[in-house]
Amino acid sequence: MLRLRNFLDQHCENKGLIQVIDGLMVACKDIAYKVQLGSLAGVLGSAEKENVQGENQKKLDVIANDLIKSALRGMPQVKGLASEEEADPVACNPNGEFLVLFDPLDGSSNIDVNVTVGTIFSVLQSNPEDDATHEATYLQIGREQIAAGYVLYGPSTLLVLSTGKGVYSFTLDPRVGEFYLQREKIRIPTTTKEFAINMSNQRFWLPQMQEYVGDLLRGEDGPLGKRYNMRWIASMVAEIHRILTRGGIFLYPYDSREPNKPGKLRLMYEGNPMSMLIEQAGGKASTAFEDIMTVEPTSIHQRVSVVMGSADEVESVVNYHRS
Ligand code: P6P
Repeated sequence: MLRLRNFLDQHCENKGLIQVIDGLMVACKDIAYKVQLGSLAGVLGSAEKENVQGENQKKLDVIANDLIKSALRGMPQVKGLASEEEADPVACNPNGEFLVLFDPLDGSSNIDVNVTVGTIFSVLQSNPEDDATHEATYLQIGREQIAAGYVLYGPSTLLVLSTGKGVYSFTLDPRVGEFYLQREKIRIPTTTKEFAINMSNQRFWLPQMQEYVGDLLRGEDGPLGKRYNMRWIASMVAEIHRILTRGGIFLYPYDSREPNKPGKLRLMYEGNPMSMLIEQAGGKASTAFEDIMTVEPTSIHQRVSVVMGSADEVESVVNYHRS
């Protein structure tokens, strides 16, 4: 079995990037250990404070963020970082080349009910003159990413990674603390009969989204001509992993509950990295109006409408929104 570091040495020419991914995995292995221990490590429950998003922070949100922040600040290759749990970007090493943006524990509302969560990360390059304390340094479109991935803390702990040459997955062997190559050049089926959306928001969607989902529910008698199944785990990393494994479509579209926000999910450290993985695996990732990775960012924590997965199904959603 091929160890992660051996794979990276063979697959990735950018030696600095290899160091960043290797170092990030040290922190993620520690997070995996604490997630597995749960109440035994005293890491469950609320941290009794809110993050910059106004969301209640779980203890593990804070622990995971601190572990990753500490690991990145110790790497000479990392110039700066931005996190869902940090109001502002954090400068790391002035001579570093890479910017790392991350959601330290996506789906953390599931932690206390023992459901899969994960770490999502995106890697950008910086220019030597860039100031890593300035938000503008990080505001690059998704197509500029040089790597993206997630670590899934589920029944197994998995790393799913792309450095721009396809998508690869690795399984952590906790007995030895090593990730081993599991799947190479993952491809998403272009069609699907499985959709993931939070149906409780239906009345708040745009009419075009209500029409599309209504047609999904009409099944084989409707215009889409097939019976669909539905999933909703409320953990984006788990939904995207299912789609990378067997196809499907994940939707968290704009809704009118907060009309001034384009969506719930964050562009820079959720939408963009997941879009890179999906597109590298042959899928599509759209806001329903444009490719997510062409959205011009205006702030680190900005939100985005998300429709991603099997290419033909995403194209169908885009067509509903053209009319
Ligand atoms: P809702 C988790 O909080 C998250 O950011 C994503 O991982 C997940 O897909 C979504 O929000 C769940 O949102 O509104 O269903 O709780």
